[in-house]
Amino acid sequence: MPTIEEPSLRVAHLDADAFYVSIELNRHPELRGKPVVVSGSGPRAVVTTASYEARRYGVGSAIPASQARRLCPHAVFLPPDFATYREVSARMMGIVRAHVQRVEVVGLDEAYLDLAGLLSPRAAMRRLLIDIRRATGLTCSVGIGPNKLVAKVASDAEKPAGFVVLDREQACARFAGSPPGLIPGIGPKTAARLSALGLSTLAAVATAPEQMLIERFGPRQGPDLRRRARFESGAEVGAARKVVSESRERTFDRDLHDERELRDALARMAGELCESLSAHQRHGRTIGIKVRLDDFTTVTRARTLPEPTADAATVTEVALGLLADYAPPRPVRLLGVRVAGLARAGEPGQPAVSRGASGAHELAAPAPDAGQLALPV
Ligand code: TTP
Ligand code: MG
Repeated sequence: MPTIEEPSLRVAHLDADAFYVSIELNRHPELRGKPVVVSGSGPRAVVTTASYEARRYGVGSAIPASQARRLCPHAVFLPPDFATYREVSARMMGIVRAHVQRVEVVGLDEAYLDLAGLLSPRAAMRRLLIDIRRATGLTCSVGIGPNKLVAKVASDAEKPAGFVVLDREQACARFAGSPPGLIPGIGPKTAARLSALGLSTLAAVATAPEQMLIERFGPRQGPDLRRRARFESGAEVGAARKVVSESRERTFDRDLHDERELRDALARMAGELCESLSAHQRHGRTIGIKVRLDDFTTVTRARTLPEPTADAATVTEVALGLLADYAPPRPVRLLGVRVAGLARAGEPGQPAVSRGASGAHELAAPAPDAGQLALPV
């Protein structure tokens, strides 16, 4: 039977299963089948990820490690090793790119793939999964659909090792009774407002009168909610996103007020960051700091240099200068440093990302605490 191209299967979303834990299990095979949690050990550490065995006890990403220990005392707790996770991620994405031309990497373990033009998208994805498994030991879940929205929700629907293929109508039918928060872009606040209007399923939002949604959510968000609930999405799979910044951050076990302690911590992180940048032959023009105070006020400041750098002394000096200019008015809970506008050494620096372009800037909204473990960027 000749294979015909299926226009309804244009996009895949790929997401590794229990990414950090799976990498740890590759080097500790004796832990397979056990509840395993990757988290720091300080009093403010949070869980980065948990094996599916641990998830049965209610242990999941972002809960405090102390709570995870109460929920599942017999779980094995491992410290994170971000350098290895980044390295495995790079290998995984390299394999993806070898199979599919247009890839949009959206996280360490997650990417959208443009399948347009492939004669047999399903078979192509199966082959890709085999290659990823062979090279990295990772299993992934895949969603395939006509657009990014369907693909993303489908990849999450049958984790781990899911392989879910849906056209738009099938997605609408399958998730009709699911809460609107299932859809990326419908956050908890919007979901709560929808629910207060009696719209607590995707089917209800999809069939709600557009005028009503416009009145409640405005002329842009109202129709957008309805479109999303119908799994309509026009967003194209973007070209591969470049790594534009790298950062290090740390939540302290106790809040720090002493200027010297803060300077030491920042200098140490700047040193580590520059070591990593140099190892990857990257340099950047915009240097930023992030400070979270004990009341969770979060402030970022950045400065853009004329030339890109990965020099520890330069980055440290700029970061310390930004910290001195800000002069945290309260004890500090978290401190971070970032180099952005990255390019390969030898290439001109990218134009500074918008944040740093005009020099210092501030972001004062309280942000959720990332705990001791920053998501590596
Ligand atoms: P996810 O893909 O969200 O989670 P996962 O791969 O662990 O599990 P699954 O996809 O099977 O549901 O995130 C990828 C990695 O990012 C995860 O292994 C650890 C890290 N991470 C955090 O550090 N903190 C978080 O809050 C989340 C959600 C993820
Ligand atoms: Mg994942």
